[in-house]
Amino acid sequence: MGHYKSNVRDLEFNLFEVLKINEALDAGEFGDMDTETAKGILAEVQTLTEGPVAESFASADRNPPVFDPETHSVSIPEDFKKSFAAWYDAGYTLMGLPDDLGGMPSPRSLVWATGEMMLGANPAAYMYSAGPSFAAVMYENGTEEQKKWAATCVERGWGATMVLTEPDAGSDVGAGRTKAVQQDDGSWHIEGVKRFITSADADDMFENTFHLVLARPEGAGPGTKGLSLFFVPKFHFDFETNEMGERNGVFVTGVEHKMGLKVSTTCEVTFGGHGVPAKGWMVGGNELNQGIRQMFDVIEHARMMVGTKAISTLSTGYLNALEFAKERVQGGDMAEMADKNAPRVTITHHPDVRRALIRQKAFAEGLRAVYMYTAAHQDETIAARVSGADAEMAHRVNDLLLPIVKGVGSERAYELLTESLQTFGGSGFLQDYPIEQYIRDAKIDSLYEGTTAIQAQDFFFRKIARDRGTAVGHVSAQLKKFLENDASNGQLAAERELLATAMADVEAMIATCFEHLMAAQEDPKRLYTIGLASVRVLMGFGDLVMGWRLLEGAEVALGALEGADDDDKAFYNGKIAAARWFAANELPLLTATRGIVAGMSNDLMELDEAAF
Ligand code: ST9
Ligand code: FAD
Repeated sequence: MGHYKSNVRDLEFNLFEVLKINEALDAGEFGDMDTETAKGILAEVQTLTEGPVAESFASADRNPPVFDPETHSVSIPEDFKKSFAAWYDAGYTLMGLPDDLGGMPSPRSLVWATGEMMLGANPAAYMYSAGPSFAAVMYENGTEEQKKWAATCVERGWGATMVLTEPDAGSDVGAGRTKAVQQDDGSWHIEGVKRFITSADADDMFENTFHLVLARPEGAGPGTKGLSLFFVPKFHFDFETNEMGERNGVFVTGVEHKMGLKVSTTCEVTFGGHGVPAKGWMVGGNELNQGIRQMFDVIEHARMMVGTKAISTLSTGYLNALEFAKERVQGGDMAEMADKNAPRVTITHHPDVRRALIRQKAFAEGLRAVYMYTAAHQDETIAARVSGADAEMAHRVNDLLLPIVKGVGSERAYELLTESLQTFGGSGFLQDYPIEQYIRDAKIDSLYEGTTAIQAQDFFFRKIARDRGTAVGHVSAQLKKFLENDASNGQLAAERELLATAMADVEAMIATCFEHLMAAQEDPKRLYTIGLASVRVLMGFGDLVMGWRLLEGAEVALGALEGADDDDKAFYNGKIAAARWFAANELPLLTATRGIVAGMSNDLMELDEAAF
């Protein structure tokens, strides 16, 4: 067995028992994709990801890509390329793409369920397969001619990158200096140096790579609103015949040495610095300054991807820790403490190991339930079934929850993976087990695609305040509905009370932020207080939504227990226990956070830097 342990049972639970996407599938809302086909896909992806895809996970970490500055290229380990091909050639990257790009109609929740398995088994392999989804963004935003290029990118299996970051423009994308100079033929020459670009070279894995690049047309204004988005292929190609042409002037000029996720190349990319112009075409024609809006279509996929990656890594970390704990014999049963001759037991008998395991389980499954609920709002018809949201509301709810999936998912996964390592004792520190690599590979998730601080600001200022509370109001109404409609005959009454308190706590935190926002009209420094509180609010909202989704799952599980076979009974009992544990052990902490947020002052902002 390889390192990766999927949890298809829980994926199916979310998809078919909680979100009930089978109703939409069997009503023909996704063409030929019916429930049986969907289950078949999950089973096939499980086999692929636990098998050939996972195979190179450790070896590619120990033998990372090597950069050759002479040829501006990297060499990638052959076994990793095989893992990549096993996934890419199976065609699942076409799920959910537009028809014109050869797409296969699929609910997003199913697409992300397959993504979860890939991202847990070999995250870099998934990241190299960005081509089809990035081409779909160009298809949606492009001119008629560019739509054809997008189809070519998918048909020919080209690689893709998203190119925003520069040495002085990380979180502050609007500080980017890379410029675009218009040419007589309508194309542009891109000039500048970008850094930290994922997959910018991929050895011989692709015939061609297209870069989606943010650059500032000469004369355009400052900030993000002055940026435009350009399609810059590595090799030119004939737009009529698709015949491959000359090398374009975009070159990888460095590859980073990293803590983890090593087989994913992180590149410095120089545009137009080597005597050959880097020719690009503005996405959507030559209408200036649409770049940041268009790039956010890519970013939204990528933020969902990053959160799902973190959550999936936590899930396989937990399942590895669980397997170890069931076998590791150490110490005697605590209840027989006085008897030094008492038999030695597996560590699952120790209360603190049980605490650690249920905590890992609750967060892994709670976060999965949150990303699944989010994905359900990426399809109009499924959103309508799940929460009664119309198309516009579904979009807003997805927007609201993305920083939770990305920000909370990445922070909690990293934190809880240390609990998985701890369960292994000293063995967890060894490379004999995958956990140390999981931790190294998962750390990046709270950094790229907008750090947690950026997610927290996005969550409050844009997704709540600017949205005038519309999406958060819809989600709150759903949560209230759950609180008021007890379908468990009172079996979750105590947990409902804990959830109601948590909800009041989080509402109070958000209200405090609104007070500061109002006061900031007179005293702009009150914005600092929001900045000081924002990560706590993000994390608090994450716990609330997790608690709710876990309890909703527990209610479904309670209803399904009767008549279930032994395996299912164990599964449902696990769902109920994890939800109860989370409600009793995690939700009450929000009351303390509420107090901290309410009492927050700007003292820290007044502190002299020398005092730090
Ligand atoms: C990176 C990549 O880190 C790492 C991994 C790469 C992996 C590649 C492979 C991925 C594979 C994916 C596969 C997917 C498979 C999919 C399957 C499909 C089913 N939402 O607030 P303002 C826009 S890349 C939407 O004033 P500032 C909006 O247009 C580097 N739009 O911002 C807005 O205008 P308006 C990642 C948003 O103060 C405009 O921006 N780097 C949102 O100028 C201006 O807004 C980062 O992420 C949003 N949430 O700039 C940078 N927010 O207001 C992080 C803004 O009129 N920094 N817009 O609507 C930030 O996000 C900053 O907040 C900032 C601030 C740059 C936006
Ligand atoms: P900075 O922005 O300098 O942040 C430093 C610290 O300050 C952080 O803790 C941050 O939270 C905090 N901070 C900064 N500004 C604020 C603020 N306004 N409020 C509160 N706190 C703030 N980029 C791409 O364009 N394409 C890619 O494919 C890509 N892949 C990447 C892969 C890897 C492995 C890495 C490491 C990075 C990648 N990036 C990519 C870049 C990534 O998106 C940036 O590193 C990230 O956005 C943070 O920018 P920065 O590193 O410059 O940090």
